Amino acid sequence: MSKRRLTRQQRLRIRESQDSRQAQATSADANAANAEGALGPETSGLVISHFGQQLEVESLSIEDIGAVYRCHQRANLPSLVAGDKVIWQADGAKSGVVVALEERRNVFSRPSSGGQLRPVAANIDLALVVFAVLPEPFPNLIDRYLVALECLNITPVLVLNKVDLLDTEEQADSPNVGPGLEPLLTLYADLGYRCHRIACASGQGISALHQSLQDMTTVCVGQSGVGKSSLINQLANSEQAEVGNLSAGKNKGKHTTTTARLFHLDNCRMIDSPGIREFGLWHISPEQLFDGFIEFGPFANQCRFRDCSHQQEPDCALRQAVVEGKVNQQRLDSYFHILKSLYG
Ligand SMILES: Nc1nc2c(ncn2[C@@H]2O[C@H](COP(=O)(O)OP(=O)(O)O)[C@@H](O)[C@H]2O)c(=O)[nH]1
Ligand SMILES: [Mg+2]
Ligand SMILES: [Zn+2]
Repeated sequence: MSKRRLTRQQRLRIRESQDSRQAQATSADANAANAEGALGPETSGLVISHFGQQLEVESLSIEDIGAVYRCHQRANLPSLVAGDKVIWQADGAKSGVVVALEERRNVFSRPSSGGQLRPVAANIDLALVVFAVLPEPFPNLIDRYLVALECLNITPVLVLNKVDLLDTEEQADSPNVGPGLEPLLTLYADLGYRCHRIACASGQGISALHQSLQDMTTVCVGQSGVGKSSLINQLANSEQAEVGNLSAGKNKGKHTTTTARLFHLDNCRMIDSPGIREFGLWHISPEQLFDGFIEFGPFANQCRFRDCSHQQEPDCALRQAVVEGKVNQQRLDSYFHILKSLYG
């Protein structure tokens, strides 16, 4: 069965009907509709989270904007995620059914443990790739995220959290903490990626980061424990209770470890995503992987051999670029490492 997309006509109709009809989607009428086994009028909504068979959908109608409804979805629809715009109908005061998915601008997916590609968040403007002084970043994880995001045309922003730990005595005790992170950040900054150093613990760097998120829907990605939920708490001046709950549950991981969730923050929207140890890229072609290393581009077709693997061949432009300091050896190694993990 093909998924239902909204026709232009339908969208127009929905827009026109919003003022006059959406008042009818309020609880009293919805209750009446439910009593008759009928559904309320079609209303636009925003998916906040998806867990199990349940969706949390926020109403976008003028009458009850922001009200959250527990919904299930029609079986012909694809798996819906935080950030999806949908059309839904109330079937009770607090519940409803999602009947259509509005076209997605993009969808950020991750490979599940079962080897399937699972959507995480949709209609994203920006992605914060969060890593921390502790736990130490897994090798190549940042590059994996960058490749995936470049491939989707979503702007990545790098965020190094827990910089407070760089100045503490703990660092003296464990010399492996920290060193290497500053050069790493410089490396990415030199490639043109925006980078932030923050500490959720002290609030350092938070307001500068917050300002750069204005009017955007941002997804927060990164391995577990780096402080994604803490960051959202820091940013969530207006919705502390809700985020506080999330925070309290985060270690046991009710929401956060299983599903992404959208939060309205001051002037922006942020989607918290579950942490993952590894971030597989098996859905990406070798060409996409190459393109995901944005600084390799100028050297793509400059090697002597058209099918140069950039390993042994003479006159390899990419290896020459490393020699000349135009490409960082660490990034080239990372590229080969990921390539090998994908294609052997
Ligand atoms: N020292 C320090 N600890 C932090 C900072 N930010 C978060 N943490 C701690 O790191 C742990 C993991 O944070 P959490 O937000 O749950 O990470 P998530 O798994 O990425 O959502 C918690 O114990 C936080 O209190 C920070 O800036 N400095
Ligand atoms: Mg979390
Ligand atoms: Zn080459």
